[in-house]
Amino acid sequence: MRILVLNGPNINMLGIREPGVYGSQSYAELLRLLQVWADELGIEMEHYQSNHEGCLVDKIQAAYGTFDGIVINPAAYTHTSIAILDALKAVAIPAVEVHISDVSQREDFRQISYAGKACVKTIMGQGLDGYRQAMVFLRDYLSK
Ligand code: CA2
Repeated sequence: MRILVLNGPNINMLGIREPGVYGSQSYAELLRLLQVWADELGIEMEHYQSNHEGCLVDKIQAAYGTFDGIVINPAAYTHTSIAILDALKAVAIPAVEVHISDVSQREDFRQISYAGKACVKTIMGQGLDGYRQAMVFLRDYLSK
């Protein structure tokens, strides 16, 4: 089972500021944890982070025929990007949306998720463990 983990803008800055919102673990630590969890779950995992919307769209398109599932935290593009929504719909790869913080309890402008409309599940407010939960969900979902 091949899973692509996608992260959007500023996720590479994790741990540097706003520890009260996003925790104190760094992006490097997230990458280490992703590999530990993937190994435990028997998942072949690749990850990619970009600050550029089109690069994320390119990566989603390139996943077509190559990956069985996508875990995506589109970060701020969650709330703005119809291009990412359309790309997820175009490839029709089962995708799980992850947010480190509980966006439902935050500002009004974070209350819309375009990408989420193309996802089979959303996990939010679980910190970095949300990525593990997303991989577990996809493993079970894809095994059915
Ligand atoms: O909670 C999440 O995972 C978010 O996707 C994170 C995004 C935010 O725009 C979404 O509304 C919710 C922000 C990414 C990280 O931004 C940082 C800001 C300051 C310090 C470090 C990272």
